[in-house]
Amino acid sequence: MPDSAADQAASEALRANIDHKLLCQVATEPSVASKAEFYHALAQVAREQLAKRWVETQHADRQSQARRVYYLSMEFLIGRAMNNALSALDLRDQAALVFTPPGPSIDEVMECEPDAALGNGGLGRLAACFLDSMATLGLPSWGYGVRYEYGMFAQSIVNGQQVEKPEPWVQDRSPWEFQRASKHFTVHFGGTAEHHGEWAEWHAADAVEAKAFDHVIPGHGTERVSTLRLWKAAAPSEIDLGAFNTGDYQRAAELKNRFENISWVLYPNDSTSAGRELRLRQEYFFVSASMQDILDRHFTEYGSFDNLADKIAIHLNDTHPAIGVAELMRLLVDEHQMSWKDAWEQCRRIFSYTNHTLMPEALETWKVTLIQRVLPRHMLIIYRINQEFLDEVVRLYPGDIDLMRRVSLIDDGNGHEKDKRVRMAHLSIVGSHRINGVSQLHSDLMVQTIFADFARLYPERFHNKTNGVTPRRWLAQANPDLSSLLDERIGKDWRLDLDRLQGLRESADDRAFGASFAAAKRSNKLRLANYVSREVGINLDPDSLFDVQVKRIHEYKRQLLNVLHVITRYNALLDGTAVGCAPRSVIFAGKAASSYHMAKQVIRLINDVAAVVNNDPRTRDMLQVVFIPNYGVSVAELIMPAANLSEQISTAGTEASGTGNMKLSLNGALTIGTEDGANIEIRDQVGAENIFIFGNNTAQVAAIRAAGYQPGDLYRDNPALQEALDKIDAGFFSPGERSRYHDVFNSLVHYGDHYLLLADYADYVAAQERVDTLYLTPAEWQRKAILNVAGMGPFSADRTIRAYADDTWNLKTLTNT
Ligand code: 26V
Repeated sequence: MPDSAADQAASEALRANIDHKLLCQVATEPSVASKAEFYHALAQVAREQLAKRWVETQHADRQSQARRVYYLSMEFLIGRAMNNALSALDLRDQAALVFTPPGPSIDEVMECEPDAALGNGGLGRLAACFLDSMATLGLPSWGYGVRYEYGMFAQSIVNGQQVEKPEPWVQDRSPWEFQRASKHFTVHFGGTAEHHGEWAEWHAADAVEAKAFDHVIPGHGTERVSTLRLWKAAAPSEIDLGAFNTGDYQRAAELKNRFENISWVLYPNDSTSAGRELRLRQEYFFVSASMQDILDRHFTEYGSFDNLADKIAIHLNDTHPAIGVAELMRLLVDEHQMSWKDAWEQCRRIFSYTNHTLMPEALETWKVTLIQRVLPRHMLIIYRINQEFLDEVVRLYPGDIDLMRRVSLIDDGNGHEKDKRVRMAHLSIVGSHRINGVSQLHSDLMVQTIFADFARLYPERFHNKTNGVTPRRWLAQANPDLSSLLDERIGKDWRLDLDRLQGLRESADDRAFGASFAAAKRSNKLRLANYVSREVGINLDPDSLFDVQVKRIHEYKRQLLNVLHVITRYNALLDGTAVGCAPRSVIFAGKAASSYHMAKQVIRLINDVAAVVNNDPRTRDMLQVVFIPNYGVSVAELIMPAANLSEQISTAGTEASGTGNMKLSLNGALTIGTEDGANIEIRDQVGAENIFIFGNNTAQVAAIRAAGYQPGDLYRDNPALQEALDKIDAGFFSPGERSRYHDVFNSLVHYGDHYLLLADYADYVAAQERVDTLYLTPAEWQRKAILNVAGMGPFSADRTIRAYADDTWNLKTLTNT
């Protein structure tokens, strides 16, 4: 049979399967089914095949007695599952043939799925990319997290301002999850701990039930899958029934809420450690359930814990699951009668830890008094770990009291009992055999700054693992036009071996290829422009340069520097000094933490500037500004393929890695960026002549600060900068409320400009001018864009995960047969 006939037959079989699911699972028929009903039926088809793969993978792992990795993370930013599942199951093309007019298209069906937004930003999305790579590489692997009822809030923009709405992503149930009715563990809180020598008895005051919900994470080019197990909190059934049976329904409802609130909502803050009790309870809740599950599985397979560290690796995605170190000790010593010494030895071989930020305000610490009240046994364990650790420090550096104070797991609060805090990063380091940062620069700074003392004590533990992204979701699925072009040029293998992209280098000067490359970009820009027109009511010119900054709104990411450039450009267009400008559409998207005033001001300013600039007939053809609401995985899948320019402009030394920078470059955007995070490695790969690097580097930033930075001088000495800042301050963009942005102006000019926007302004504007010049030479621009894609091989999450498997987890890859 010719290929197309075979495809036709396969799609007929898929259609029959979907119709069957429509009938049996959704109770409807094709002629009257809605898009959402088609979506559910199609998901059921995929679900069935994923279930089969899951069972086979578990069987293979048990049979081979494989060593497994458990990836513990408070956040997994999965997004939609359908397109990825269909691709992995090789059903994507067939599904496109099934959904044809007059019915809905496959895209319309897939758009019915809500995003699983169980994360804030980079850290959570990285965890999702890693699961994809672990499955694809055939690693025996599990992710563990929280099944939040409400994930990241939905953002809308009302009168230019961010408004947050709760997002109940599961509603009733998700077709992608498998509830494991038999998998539940009790997690305790509060009460007292009674010492019996080495071990202790914990008389807890409260108990919560953790119920398991599994998501099957398909591998690509393999039948193997990975598992994401998420825990939902529930009242223990005996308590529930107790109140119910006595007819006290209100009390029963209150109790149910009190227990279930633990997994209710994701903390939508990625900037400060709030130190709230519910957050600590969330952390311990999912960690304890995961540890119990891990030990349970191990004991079922081996009947002993003696070989635990030979068979499992546990990874801490930042410090959020760090209490796991104390929990594993508790379970082994108190519940399974292992000696402290043996348990500690295992523990240190089992754990590894990734740090994702150097920002002091995001480093987690918990009040000792809080841990004592919520987890009394764990506090004792932490004290003992600390004691033994400090004994070791004394042996190595006798008499260095200051060092002991600096590295202690406990910040002594200057002697005030109530101010004592547990430093979760220190607990993670002491309990782990490997610690890593997420780009070369970040890993270097980590051992030079926040963890310098530990790097001196344990140099062999510190490593770098530069982040990566999955090329399946971020290129193959998000950018089908560019993908087919790549398939024609370099074959299809880049999906599983991203280094193949190097093969594009020889096509960089090929005019015909350049033209097809540009055509793919243009059709992606049109798709985004249509979306923006529908959602925001702004019509973007698809031939203008799409200048994109999409990420959480944060002062260190410097969206405000981008705004200063926009205003400068607007001013130059008005007074006729803008020569050699290319038409631009400056596109922003991102959420602000609800309590982060300055970040919300930045969103409002962007919208206020957009309102003025977009409505000015004198500049409209040359400059447009748009803020796309509700940035998340699915919106990113639309934006990344459509970008020409990728803004990665954080103050040098502040962005640990960045992963949006990788997605944008992978989709053929050129980067304008500072020497920060993975930008440096991207430059090394794509070539310094194919990227716009500007601004002060980390050494210069340190020198500027040390010399006593005076942003006011820069303001006075640069007329263009002054004009832009004065317009903000004078209310030019907020005529209804002139004082609206005084605080923004002051934070830069009078209150120290902590992130050095003014110090980088002139060089940034100059770099933007070079961007224009290049864009006006399309063939040259295309050539550089192609070379960017060609250089992105190393930024596959497959490369990152292979390195973790080799250096950190000591894991081998498996096949199912
Ligand atoms: C921080 C905090 C602070 C305590 C309260 C809850 C909470 C939740 C999330 C975070 C996240 C901060 C760390 C983070 O997201 N880092 C980002 O990690 C990315 C993946 O490694 C990296 O690419 C980004 O540069 C880095 O900012």
